[in-house]
Amino acid sequence: MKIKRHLSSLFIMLVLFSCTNEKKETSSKALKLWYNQPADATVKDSPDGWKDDPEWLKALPLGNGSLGLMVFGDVNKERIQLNEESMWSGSVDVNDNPVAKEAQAKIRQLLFEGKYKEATELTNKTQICIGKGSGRGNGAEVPFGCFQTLGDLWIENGKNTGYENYYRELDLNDAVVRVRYSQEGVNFQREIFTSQPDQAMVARFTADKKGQISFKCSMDRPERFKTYSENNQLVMSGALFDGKGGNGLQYMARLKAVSKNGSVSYTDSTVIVENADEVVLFLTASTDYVLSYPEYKGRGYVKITNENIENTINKPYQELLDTHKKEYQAYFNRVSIDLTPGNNVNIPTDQRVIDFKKTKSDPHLVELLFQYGRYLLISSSRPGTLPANLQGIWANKIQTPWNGDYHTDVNVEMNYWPAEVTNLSEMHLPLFDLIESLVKPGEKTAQVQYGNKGWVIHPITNVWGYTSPGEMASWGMHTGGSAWICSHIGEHYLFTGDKDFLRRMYPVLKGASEFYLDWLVADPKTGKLVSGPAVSPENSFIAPDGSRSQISMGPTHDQQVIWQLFSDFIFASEELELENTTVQEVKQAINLLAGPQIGSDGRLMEWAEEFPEVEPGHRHISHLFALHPGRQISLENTPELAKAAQKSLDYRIANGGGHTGWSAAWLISQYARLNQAEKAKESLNTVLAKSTSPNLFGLHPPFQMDANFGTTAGIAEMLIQSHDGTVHLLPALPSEWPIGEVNGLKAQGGFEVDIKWHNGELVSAHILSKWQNKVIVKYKGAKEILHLNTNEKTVFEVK
Ligand code: FUC
Repeated sequence: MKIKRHLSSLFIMLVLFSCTNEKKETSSKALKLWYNQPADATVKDSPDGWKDDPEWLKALPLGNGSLGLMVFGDVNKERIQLNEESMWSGSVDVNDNPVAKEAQAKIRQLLFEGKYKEATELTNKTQICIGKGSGRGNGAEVPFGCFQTLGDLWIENGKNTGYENYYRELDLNDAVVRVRYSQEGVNFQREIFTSQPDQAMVARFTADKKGQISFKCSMDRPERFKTYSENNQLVMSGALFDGKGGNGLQYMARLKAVSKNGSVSYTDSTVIVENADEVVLFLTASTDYVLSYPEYKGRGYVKITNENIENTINKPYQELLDTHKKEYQAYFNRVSIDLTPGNNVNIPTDQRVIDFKKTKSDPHLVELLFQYGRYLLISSSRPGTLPANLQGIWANKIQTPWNGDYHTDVNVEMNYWPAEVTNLSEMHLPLFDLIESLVKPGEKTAQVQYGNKGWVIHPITNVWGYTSPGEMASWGMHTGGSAWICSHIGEHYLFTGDKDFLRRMYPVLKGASEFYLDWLVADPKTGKLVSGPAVSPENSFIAPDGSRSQISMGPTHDQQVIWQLFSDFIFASEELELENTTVQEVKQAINLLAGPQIGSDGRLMEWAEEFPEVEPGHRHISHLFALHPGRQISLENTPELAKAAQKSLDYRIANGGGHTGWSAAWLISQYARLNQAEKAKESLNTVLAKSTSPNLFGLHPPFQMDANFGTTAGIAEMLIQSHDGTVHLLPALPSEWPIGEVNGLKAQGGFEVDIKWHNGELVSAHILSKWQNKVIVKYKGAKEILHLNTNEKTVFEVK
């Protein structure tokens, strides 16, 4: 392999120029979702919270991290469904179970004696949360609460005539939705975006003839709202249910119209626009929510919404659009990808999804899906906002599936798998704000529930600091939640080198480690340290006593996430040159941890013993955390375990595994880590063919956004990996992508990498050092050590 260092800026300019120009050549529709018909806003949503609404899954999402919109693009009656990230019913509650710690030793003894039935009964009696917990995923009316719709903005032009030349798009290049159509001889356009700098929705309505814009706007939601007009604004406000019989969160949305000519008037329920040449609608929204234990309230939402709207309406439309694009593109434009000879872009997106079910081949749709995942993360998670939940920030119901919460037994983690590798580190920050906010309530849970030091969370949390186990042991006793979510701290540091961040999060890592030091016990048979009573997330086995069980000692997943936490904590202590008794204890404990085992059938064992599985094709593959997103198992460093992991994966799929959107998305990354390009591609095909809506939203079903984020991360994992100490170029390039390039992906060590390939072979890679100066580059088994100067780009070519 030949290494060339190009110090002459002219050369770099030449390289850069050729890349960008080539990009511009491809069709303007390259990064657009587009359609020839609107989503039908006249179709009512199903009252069943768990039932998807087909028309809503055709609407187009916009978001500035906290304000979310779903634009239907309908003509005579437009619907813009509204979301604000903190619209949660419920309230702070006490769910830690004070009888848990007394029963713990007994449960462990029963489990070590193989008495799973009794142990499970005692666990369900003493270890699960008190109170209603998440309300079995239907928590809108219980204290746990539920992420809910803010409501709907309706725009009715009072006509029932037809229209033609209809077109609508979501342009990922500038995060703008556009709609255009002709009606009664007039050509109408709409342009809608959500601005983060101006904290507002901005929607412009224009026509090619004067005085043609007339419509009536109204706002509502399924419950708990009132509207009134104030200072030439239409205001919608109310309070959500606190789950205890009273009012909880307070919210407000404000709407204003500014027209060119014509007239605008307000009633207590409408904004009426008549005969305008052009109209711009502005909407702001907020709540009294603050991510701060124990009150979680106090934000001046009335003042904030008023100031945001009054500040925005006076700015020229073009300035608002330019400011928005500049802020958004600063993130989005960091990465470009080209997998195609550029076909199919002239087919509407919903038709391509249908066609893919048959063809299983549309490389450009893969490009679009990759960038869409980045778009959705930027739109639902900006510095200072709440993290993206199970639905990002988009939900059209009062009862959202699984409460639209933060599941920590794969889902919220998967949401952030694309953040670092696809060069969106800032979008990761809201997750760390959430983790930090869970330390205090998590310390209470550790103390009350287990009598342990440190802090702990289980498989679900919400915006009210819920850290207790779930209400059923079968899924609620996932004790690896805090360890798993903390793995993102190490990840962010390894990609950014941000020492201030690591110093800020060090107490969080230390506290989580202290909990597991108290929690782990020695297995009397092996002397190894094991976690339990605990579950392998949501999976069951047939116990030796014939009972169907979930609870055991030392489930592989827990062992792996605790190993990851301990090794990240040791690494952080070294990086920060910090010494303390906790790190000393962790250094001892990590070597005593029961590690991954290979079963008699060559598969990686999911539990400490080889139990027959109740559901061999289960959607969770938690015992493969160590292969991805973890690093305890890798082809490079533990080939035997990697081989066993492959066996487990193949067996899972052969028995129907990967049957939910997120589960199939996870398989892409798993197979990519095993350099199984075609199998990774097959899993990607499964997501696209089975779990993708007309608006490219991922489906569990119902709608669940982790599939989108997991897919984007999986595609990146096929093109670059850096978890095993090397920067591995094209580790899993499928034959269907023989020619292509990707620019701006990130690798651990703070490297930014552009990769070009032809005929399935690497042509060149440009590596820019943003932090570390030494990198081991790997391509097809060959390795090269490069020494780079910070901010210097090095070209790596295969000769
Ligand atoms: C876990 C998964 C489910 C679903 C829910 C939100 O419970 O097992 O499949 O994704 O999270």
